[in-house]
Amino acid sequence: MTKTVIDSAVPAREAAAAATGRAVAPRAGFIGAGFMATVHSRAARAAGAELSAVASSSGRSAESAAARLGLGRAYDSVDELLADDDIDIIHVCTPNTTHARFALAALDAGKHVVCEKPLATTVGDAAALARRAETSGLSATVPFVYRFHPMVREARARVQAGETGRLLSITGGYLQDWLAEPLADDWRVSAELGGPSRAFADIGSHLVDLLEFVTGDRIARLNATTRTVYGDRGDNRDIATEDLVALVVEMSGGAVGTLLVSQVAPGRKNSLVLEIAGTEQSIRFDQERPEELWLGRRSGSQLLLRDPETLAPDAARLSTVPSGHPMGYQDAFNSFIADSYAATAGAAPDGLPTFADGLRAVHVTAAVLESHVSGAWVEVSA
Ligand code: SOE
Repeated sequence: MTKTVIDSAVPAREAAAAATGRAVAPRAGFIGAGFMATVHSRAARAAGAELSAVASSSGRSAESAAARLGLGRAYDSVDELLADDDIDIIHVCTPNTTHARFALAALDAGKHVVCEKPLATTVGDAAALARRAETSGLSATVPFVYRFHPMVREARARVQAGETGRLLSITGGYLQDWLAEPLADDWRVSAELGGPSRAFADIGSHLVDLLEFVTGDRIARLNATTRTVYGDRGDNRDIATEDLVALVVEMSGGAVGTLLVSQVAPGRKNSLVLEIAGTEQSIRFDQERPEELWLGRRSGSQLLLRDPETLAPDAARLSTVPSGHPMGYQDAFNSFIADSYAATAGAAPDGLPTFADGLRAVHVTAAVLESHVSGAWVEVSA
């Protein structure tokens, strides 16, 4: 039995890399101190990164996050963080309207980037970021993390293998209730911090990314209607961002679908569901039951349970624990960050969501808002 000798003189990152055969994990810096910064930091630690530093809305907030999350040095400003030569990758975990500015500055500072979605709140900013990332040669990813549930990869592999036949129809939804109370408030509610779209930019983007990722098809045009249920919430008055949106989509391949996105659906906590129907078979994935995949047929429908020994290779790759040991949201996030870090070392993991995918989501979001205003079908830019 090989005994791994931990040589205290060798930094933990190099030792972890030697033990796992992975590339040395990068030294990570974080901008932001909220829920997503916490999720990112857990995933970074699981990937063997050195959590080197943090900047936030203030020096005090950075110090608190550094102490609470073990993020190393606390900086008074983002500029000081980006000037730190001992940081390889930046995690942008701040309100939406700051993403573009911070992600661009990080790329310009020669840092790899993981930027929370939405990548930007305008198509122009998102396109500029995608171009900058492309020319930089750096890894620049966006956490469309639901792609990293193994059973999502299994669904995608079965579609790619032709099991579903020609795609005919899609039903999907992403329902939450954390804003269902009239007085529930959040920075996302304000267009000034969250951008012009709220529910769709925040979670509808996940649904559409999952739809296009699993089917390999693209939304060609859509017709959307949004609702702002509460015009005033706490300190936010005259709210223009949407609580919910219903849309009909037509895919490039001819399939049609209906999608509902809401953050005011009582009892629904993080209910992301996608069901596709083809000429041969239907497939349904429910994010709150990520160990399962429903395969629907005229006869012999199945509920497939995650078992790495029977999954497609890409699904088995992401199965970090055996069957019967349920994987969940943080596991998917951990796999996303591990693949993002591998990309900083030159790897090209299958299905890694990059700034190009972030731009795609911003294009779809813009089409949703345009269609709501015009009431007409809107073509979605490629
Ligand atoms: C809030 O709606 C939120 O945290 C989103 O911002 C995440 O992207 C989603 O995965 C869970 O819900």
